[in-house]
Amino acid sequence: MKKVLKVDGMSCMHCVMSVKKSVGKLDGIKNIDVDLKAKTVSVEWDEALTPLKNIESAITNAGYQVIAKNNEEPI
Ligand SMILES: [Cu+2]
Repeated sequence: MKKVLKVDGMSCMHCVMSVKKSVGKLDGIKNIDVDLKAKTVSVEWDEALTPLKNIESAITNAGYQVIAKNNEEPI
């Protein structure tokens, strides 16, 4: 599964690394792409191993805010 999350609060490479590190710890993560300018985190992963809410929690725990998921209204 691939999802693009709109994430608020990321401002530099440190933020990119923090998000990649915390999401990367989860099971079944295949790819993480962070676009600082667009404020998006694209995650490709095996949803049988990790539900989307765990990815959102990992981003939140790193100190950032998930404000929207693709094809959905902002939370
Ligand atoms: Cu930063």
